[in-house]
Amino acid sequence: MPAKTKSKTAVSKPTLKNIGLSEETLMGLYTNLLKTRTLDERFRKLFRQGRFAGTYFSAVGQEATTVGPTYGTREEDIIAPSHREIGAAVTKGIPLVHIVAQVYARINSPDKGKTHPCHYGWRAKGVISPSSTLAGQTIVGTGCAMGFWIQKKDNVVLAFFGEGATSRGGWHEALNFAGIHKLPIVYICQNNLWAESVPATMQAGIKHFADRAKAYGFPGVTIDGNDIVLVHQTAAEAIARARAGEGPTLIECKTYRWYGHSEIDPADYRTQDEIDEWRRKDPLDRADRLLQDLGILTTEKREAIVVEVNQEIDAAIDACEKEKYAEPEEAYIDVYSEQFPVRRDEY
Ligand SMILES: Cc1ncc(C[n+]2csc(CCOP(=O)(O)OP(=O)(O)O)c2C)c(N)n1
Repeated sequence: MPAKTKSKTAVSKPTLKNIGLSEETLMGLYTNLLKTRTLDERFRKLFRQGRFAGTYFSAVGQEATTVGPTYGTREEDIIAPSHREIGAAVTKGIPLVHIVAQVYARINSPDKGKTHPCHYGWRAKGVISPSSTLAGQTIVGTGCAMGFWIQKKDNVVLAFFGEGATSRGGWHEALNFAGIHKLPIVYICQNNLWAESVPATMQAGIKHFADRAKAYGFPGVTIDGNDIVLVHQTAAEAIARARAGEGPTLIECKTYRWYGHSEIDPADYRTQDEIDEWRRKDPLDRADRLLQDLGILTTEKREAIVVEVNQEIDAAIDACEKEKYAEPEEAYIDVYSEQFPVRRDEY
């Protein structure tokens, strides 16, 4: 897979033919981007209003890196998310009420309020609950890919993480193992330039984190992570390779988080110029302009989607705010498996 530097959304006079995607797919990608952005911005407001506790990890600015790969995956495919994958949760189809319940830590959340507000997981849709230890879900996701390989299933795993997580030893062990066994997994690195306050330049001596794949014997590709079409198509190509038994791919998406590491971080280690530069590359605006240029998005259509998305979000928030918190004993339930091995249809 050659390195891709061209931006799909920068082509002059775009047509559906030269973009290579159907109107349905483009509208699906756009709707998920818009839904993710709206929900994320709403969570930021709700946190400031004291409507839920802890903190909140916004992914505004980097939604294309999660929506693009997840859109079009099969029900049986597995997502191994980290803490900034609200877009994967929305796009894989976790009902909004479960996503909101996770942030609110209520009894109706998939983990019954046990873990982190942004650790979205839901067994029914194949989204594994993220690990708090960075890169933990990369290792678990690699294990899931091994499971598919043992069972001779042509399902795939998408494992998401930031560039900071690539410094963890377990991350390298997982990729090495996947390379040896040609496991059906796509590793997606969201290089948003910062791991909390540590710049990417202090994280590694290489410029492109995708180069790490060379050491493990599979392709690595660095792309513009704010170009939804390019991200979706690059991931679709890697997913097809994985399904065909050709092994993993590492995709590095260059992107940016607009806000702090979490809502309690003023992020004053970044310059205003850097923030402004990346805001001009807003993935949602770019998708909006592209779809308008293609003649498939009108102001009326956008407004109808915005109304529908907000109604869905309002209903989910109302439902969750009425729910209780778990009783303290809940902390001991569902923590250890009493059975081993656990069959696919049982976990
Ligand atoms: C092993 C480990 N060290 C530190 C942390 C605390 N921590 C949580 S998120 C984070 C930054 C991660 O940066 P990156 O992987 O680039 O993802 P991003 O937050 O930028 O999306 C850190 C240091 C942790 N959860 N696990």
